[in-house]
Formats: sequence, C-alpha cells, structure tokens
Amino acid sequence: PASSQWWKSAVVYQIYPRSFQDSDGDGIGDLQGILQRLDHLERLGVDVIWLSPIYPSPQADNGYDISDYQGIDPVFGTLDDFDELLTALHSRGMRLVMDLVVNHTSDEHPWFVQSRSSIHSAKRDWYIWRPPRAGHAPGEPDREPTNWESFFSGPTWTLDPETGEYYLHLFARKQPDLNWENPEVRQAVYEMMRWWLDRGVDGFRMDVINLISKNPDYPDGPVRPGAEYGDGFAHYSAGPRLHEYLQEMRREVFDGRGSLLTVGETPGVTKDAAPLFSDPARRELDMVFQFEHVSLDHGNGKFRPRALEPGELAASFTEWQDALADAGWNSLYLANHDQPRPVSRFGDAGEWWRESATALATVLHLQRGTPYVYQGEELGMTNAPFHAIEDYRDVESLNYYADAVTRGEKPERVLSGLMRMSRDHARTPVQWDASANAGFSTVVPWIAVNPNHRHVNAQAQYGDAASVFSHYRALIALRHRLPVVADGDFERLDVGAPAVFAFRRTLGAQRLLVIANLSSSAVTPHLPEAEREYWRDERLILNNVDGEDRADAALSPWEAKVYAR
Ligand code: TEU
Repeated sequence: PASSQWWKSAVVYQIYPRSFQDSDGDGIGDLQGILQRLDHLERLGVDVIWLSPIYPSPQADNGYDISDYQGIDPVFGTLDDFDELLTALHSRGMRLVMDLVVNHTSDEHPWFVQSRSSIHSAKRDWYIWRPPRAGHAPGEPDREPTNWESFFSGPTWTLDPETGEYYLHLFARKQPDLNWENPEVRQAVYEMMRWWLDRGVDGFRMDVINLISKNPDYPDGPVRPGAEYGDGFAHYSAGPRLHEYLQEMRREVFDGRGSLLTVGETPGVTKDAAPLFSDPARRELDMVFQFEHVSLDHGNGKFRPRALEPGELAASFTEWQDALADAGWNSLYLANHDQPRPVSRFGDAGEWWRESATALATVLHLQRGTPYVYQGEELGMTNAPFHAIEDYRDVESLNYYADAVTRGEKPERVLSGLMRMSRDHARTPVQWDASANAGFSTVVPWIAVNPNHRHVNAQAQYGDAASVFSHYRALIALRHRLPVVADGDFERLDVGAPAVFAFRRTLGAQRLLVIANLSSSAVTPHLPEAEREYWRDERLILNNVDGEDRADAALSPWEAKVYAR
C-alpha cells in the first residue's frame, strides 16, 4: 500500500549530535541543543531526523563504538532528554530514525569484556576469535589470521595477550566485530531494536550492514604493490548469510509494526546487488546508501584524490537511476558525517559558492529516490581550512597520518590529502550565526569552527530568498507538493554537453524538466527538438540564478532551472 511507502515523498535530515548544538557549555553538542533548534528543522521542512549514535560510548569513533545499546551517553544527555526530543519531533510532525551500529561494539561493551575474559566464557563466541597463524618459514613470528587491512589503517586483527588469540575488527581496535553466525547475538540485537521501537522511534539507519556476514573460510585478500596488508573487502562484505539475516531481522523486529524507515549503509554495493536489499518483494530494507558517486574522486586510495572530469557525477547518478527504475529505491545523498563537504568537493566553493551549492542540491533532490540532507549542507557549509595535524580529531585521519608518515611519506603530502578528504570537514560545528563560536556553543568547541561562519551562517540566510537555505527549502517543498517528484520516472536528456545534467521526470500527464550546468563555465544546452517544443511556453518554477527563462538558453556557471507542466 502507498501509505507504507510514505518515505518516497519524504526528506531525511541527518544530525551529527556532537556538532549540531551545545546546550550546556562543554563544547560538545547534545540532545537539549537539538531541542533548541527544532524551528530550524521545521522551517526547512524535513520529514525525518536521523540521529548519529548517542549511546554510551568511549567515543573512540565518535559514538560508532557503543558500550551500551540501551542508554544515552552523558555527554549527550539522558533518556528523559531523548524522550522529550522524540515527543517534540512527533508533535511537529517529524519522525526520528536511530543509528544502528551492530556490525561491531566497543571493546568496553560488557559483552566484549566477558568475551575476552576467557576461551571458555559463555560470550566467547559472540565475537570473532581466531588463533594466530604460523609464520611463513620456521623461526618467523606468528601472524594475523588473515592479511586484511582495517578501514582505519593497520591490520583487522588484534592479539589479546590474555588468551593468546586474535579478535577481528574491520574498523578501529576498539571496535570488535560481533559474530552474527551466533543466534544469541542476533536475538540480543533484535531485542534491543524492539526496545527502541517500543519507545517510539520510527526506524533505523544501519551502519555497514552489508559487512555482518563474513566468508567463513577467512581467505587472504590481494596485496597492492608496496602495501603492507591485503584488501579483504570481497571476503568480509556481502557474505553468504547476509540476506538471510536481514530477512530474519525483518520478521523478528519489523513485521506488524506499521510504517517505519529502514536504510542500510552498504559501502561497495553494486547496482545489481542494491535491489536485493531494497526490492519490497524481498522483505529486507526500504533502501540502501550506495558509494559509487562518493568514490569517483578516489585515486590511489581515498587520501590521494583525483580531479573529476565534467559529467562524471551526473553519469554516475544516471546509472543508478536507471538501475533501480523497476525494483528497489535510491537513497539520494551528497553528504554525510564521513564525507567532505559537497560544495568544496563537487562544486566551486570560491567564486561560485552559492550557485554551485544550489545547483548540486537541485539535481540531487529532483531525482527519483529519498533525499538526505546532512547538517550544514543546507547552509552551503564548506571544508575546513585545517593546515596542521593538530586541527584534526577523527580516528581515521589520525591513524592514516601516523601510518603514512611512519612509512616515509612527506607530512605535507599526507596533510594535503586530509585537506581534501578528511571526515572532519563534515564535523565542524554547524554555523548558526556570525558570533565567536558560531552560535554552536558558549565555549571553544571540541573541533574548530570554520572561520567562514562570519558570512556562511543560518542567521544570514533565513530571510534571503536567494540563499542556499531558501533553495533547499524550496526543493523540499516541491517534493511534498508535486507527485511527479516522488513517483515519476527518470530519463536523462542528451543536450550535447556532458557538464549539463538535464533530465525529465514523468508521472502520467505531469512532467518535470531539470537543466543544470554543473561547471564553472557558461555552456549552451541543445535540447532535443520534441522537448524544446513541449516546453515552448516555458513553465519555470525554480531557478538559482536570475537568468533567461527559455529552456534552451545558454546557462551561466552552475545555473540550474526547473520546469513543470
Ligand atoms: O562508515 C563505514 C564506511 O564504510 C565509511 O563511510 C567509512 O567512513 C569510510 O570507509 C572510511 O574511509 C560507518 C560510519 O558511517 C562511520 O562513521 C564509522 O566510522 C564506521 O561505519 C564504523 O562504524
């Protein structure tokens, strides 16, 4: 039924609580801070809030290392604050989706503390323990069970001296992987999920959910020339029991609960595999986050990025629109807490800052799929001007830097990679106003505020009809108002210029035409004859530049136009 797919016409807003709003003057955002900013969310018009993790955690990975699944970390507040936030969102007509991080826990979670205590512990098998492998040659030291490199540098295995075995951690050492093969683990996770749903939450964003089933043979991965470890991705992603687990979860947790939102984070997922998760007939998830467009600029690793050719982003989006046209559903995003700021990465944060931020938003929001806005994106927030390693906070960046410099790379070179790709660019405090700490806090925050908050901030944008904020607001309103935005078919139009992303959406007699110049040079699109005819008496309903109305007029840099009929 259509109503159970309410998320097709919804827009999700991601809050990274640490960096959203501080209410108690400790320099770290918190739940009461979010409560103070609900007017912002309501004004923007978003339907769903996704909260990055707020559970008790040693914060080795800013909360993606959970030590108690059923509580709130004191740095963010209390369960009472949480209930207050949930009630307040619901009373304003918004839903709340929690981050579900169940590929791994913190090493300080009581489950892991018990698991590591002894080979005979009842919780031993809740995590993935393996004995050392003998060295290649006699006399060589023992080795890790596989050669896999972790996401955060170094091996995916750490030797626990107490019991002489290694535990698996695809991420940091403080994030041991749970053993999903063990039915007790799965039941404990499902029970915890039901507890949150009983409390009233409206769904889950599932962290690296395609990594929960591993190849039981634990084979080595290929080693790049010069690399110390191998790439185990093919062996720890999309394992043989992945879809069995997700279907079980659906039955045990979601069946009979009404209309929720479930979105899986699935790095490396292919166009062929995505519908396996999100085809409603398979009863798994509502949608997944794919990573192809945010990997286009990775060169030899993500911290050695390459420049994109004009049109690469549009081509990637188009392929995903086509691949999921009949089965499955796209999650549309340019930003999240792991990615650099899109206006710095895909746009032109200098001369064409406002134009490129709004053009990128236009082509994202008017595709078929559910758009996600990451905090600050709606203000056109940019990458941070961090020049020294001391400016960074993220475990991925810090580990990578230490590792690369130890291997002999020039610190300046490593820093230039971080300046483009560090996750910390997404994590600087939201820029509410031009005051000293950007209205985020009364004290110096846990990570530096971007100095451009003097001119890039919410206060300056609310009343300005041409602002990035107003443009996001208009795009969100369009999705709510026009069924063709939510449900229409997608077709890219060839206008003879790869930098121009032009597409048509169709639903019965309703049509939408989007034409956007995703480059910093002027360009003239050549609309197909029939299209030019159709839009002859143009119905321009939204633009980001005060330019010419005609659909086939020359486009100035980053000019974006939307027509509806
Ligand atoms: O991220 C998993 C993931 O694959 C990436 O986006 C990751 O940040 C990147 O590959 C590192 O280069 C999720 C969370 O979104 C991220 O914040 C966590 O650190 C990670 O899982 C572990 O929980």
